[in-house]
Amino acid sequence: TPVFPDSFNMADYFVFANIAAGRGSKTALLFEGQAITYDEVAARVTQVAERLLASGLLPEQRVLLCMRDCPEFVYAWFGALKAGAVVTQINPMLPAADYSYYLGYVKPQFAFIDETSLEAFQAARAQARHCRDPNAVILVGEAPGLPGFDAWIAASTPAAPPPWPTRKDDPAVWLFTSGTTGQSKGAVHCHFHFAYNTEVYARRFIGMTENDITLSGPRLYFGYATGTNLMFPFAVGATAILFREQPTPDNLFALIERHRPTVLTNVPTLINKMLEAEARAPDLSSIRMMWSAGEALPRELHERWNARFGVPIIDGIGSAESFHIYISNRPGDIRPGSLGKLVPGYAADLLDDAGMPIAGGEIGVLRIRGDSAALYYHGDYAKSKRHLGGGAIVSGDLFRRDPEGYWYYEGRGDDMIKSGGIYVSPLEVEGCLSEHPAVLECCVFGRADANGLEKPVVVIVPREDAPASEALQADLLGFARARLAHYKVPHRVFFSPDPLPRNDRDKMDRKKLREIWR
Ligand code: 3SK
Repeated sequence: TPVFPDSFNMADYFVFANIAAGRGSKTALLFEGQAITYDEVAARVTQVAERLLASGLLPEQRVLLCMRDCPEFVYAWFGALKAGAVVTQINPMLPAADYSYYLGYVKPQFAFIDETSLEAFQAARAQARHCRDPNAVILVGEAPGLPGFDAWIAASTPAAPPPWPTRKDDPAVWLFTSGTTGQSKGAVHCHFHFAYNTEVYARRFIGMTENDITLSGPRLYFGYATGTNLMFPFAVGATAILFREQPTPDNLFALIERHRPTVLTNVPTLINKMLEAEARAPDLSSIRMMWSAGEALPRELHERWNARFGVPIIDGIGSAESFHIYISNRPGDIRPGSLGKLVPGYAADLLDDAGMPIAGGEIGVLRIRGDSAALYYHGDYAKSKRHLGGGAIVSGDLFRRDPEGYWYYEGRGDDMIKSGGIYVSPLEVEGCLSEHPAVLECCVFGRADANGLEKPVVVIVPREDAPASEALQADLLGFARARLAHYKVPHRVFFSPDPLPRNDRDKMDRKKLREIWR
C-alpha cells in the first residue's frame, strides 16, 4: 500500500508536484477557450493561500466553496488547502434555507461563491453567525459590497504568514453525503486520503496517464467529479476540461467534439439522456473510457449504450465516506450488470443482520476497509459510530459477490422489500422491467397492500411512443411474470408522466417516491 510522508499537503501532491516534475507549461485546464497551464494554476493557488493567510485564516478553519465549475473553483479549493484550511464544497444552485443549514453546520471562516448562488447565499448569510463580514465572502463575478475574486487575489502579498505545515493526518476536506436519508453530513477526510485512492485506483487500477484529457457531466461540488475531473487528472499531470453550465447531451457532445477528451465522467441518468438525444450522431471516438457511478447502472442501459456508442463504460461504486471508488470495472475487464472487482488496496467482506461475516454468493451488507475511509461525520456521533471507524465503512449498502470475484450492487438495506417473508432487491426488479421497450424509467419499492402486508410496486415513466394504458400495464406484468420469481413481481403498476425525482447528484430519491405513491 502507498505510504505518505508525515509532512504532507494535498495541494503539493496534486498541484505543485507537477511543477517539480517539469510539467509547469503543460495545460492543466481547458475552460471557455482558455488553456491554463500548471504554472498558472500553481501561481493562482499560491495567491489564494497568501490572501487567505493575510486575511487572518488560521490552520484548520473551514473554507466553503459554493461555485459552478470554473478555474476559480480549482484555485480556491487548492489555495485553501495549501493555506492549511479544511475545505468543503456544496451545490451552487440551492435555496437560501439550504445555505442557512450549511453555514450553521460548516461554520466557515471564508466562503467562495459565484453569481448563481449569490442571491440565496446572501439571504442565508444575513441570518447566519458565520461569514457576516463581507470580506469573508469572495465572489466570482461582480456585485456591490463583495470583493470580486480577481481583485481579491491581485492584492495578495508574499509577506503573508507562511502556509501552515500540514501533516498527512490533519483534516483537509469534508465531503458531503448525498442526503437522501436525512440532512447531508460532512464526512471528514485527512490530507493523505485523496492521494491514497488516487494512487491505488486512478493510477494503478484505471491506468490514468498524463496523456488523458478528462471531462465530467457531474459537477465539481460532487465528490465523484472532484475526484475524476480534478484530483485524478492533476495527480498524473493530465488535462481537465471545465464548463460552467448544467450538463446536457448537447453541451457534452459539443465539448467532446471540440476538445477530444479521453475520459468522460458520467451518471446513469445522463447516460440515458445522451441515448435519448436521437437527433445527434456525435463523434465520441476520442473517449477511451466513460465512468458511470453515483447510482446503479441497469444492464439494459449499459447494453443500449454499447450498441449505440460502443465507448467502454467503467461502472464502479464509491461514496463520500470512502473517497473514492473502491469496487470497479476496469479497461479490458468489464462485466455489464456488475460493479467489477475490488480495487487492490481495499478489503471487503459481507455481513449478515447480526453483523457477522457471511460466505458464498449470499447478499449481505458491505464492510469496506481502506486508507481513504472517512474518520467520522462532523457533529454526528451516533451516525459515525454506526457507519465509520478504524478505517472501515459499513454503509448499509447490500452486495453480492460471484465466485469469480465480480461484485453486484443489490440496493440499500433500507430499500429492501420483504415480500412473503423473503427479501426482494428493488434493483433486480427494476433491471428486469427496464428491458421492456415501453419503459423509460422505473422505480420499485415496498408498499403495504390492503392487508397491511408489504409488496413490491413499481412506478413507470413510459416512453413517449408508449402512453400509459391498461393494456400496457397488463403487458408489463406479463413481462415481469415471465422473468421473475412470483414474489418479486410488482403487485401494482403506477404510471408517472414526469421524470422520477432525483437529488442534486442525480441519485433516485426513493424516499420522495415512496411519499408520493404512498
Ligand atoms: O457516488 C458517490 O456518491 C461518490 C461520492 C464520492 C466519490 C465517488 C463516488 C462514486
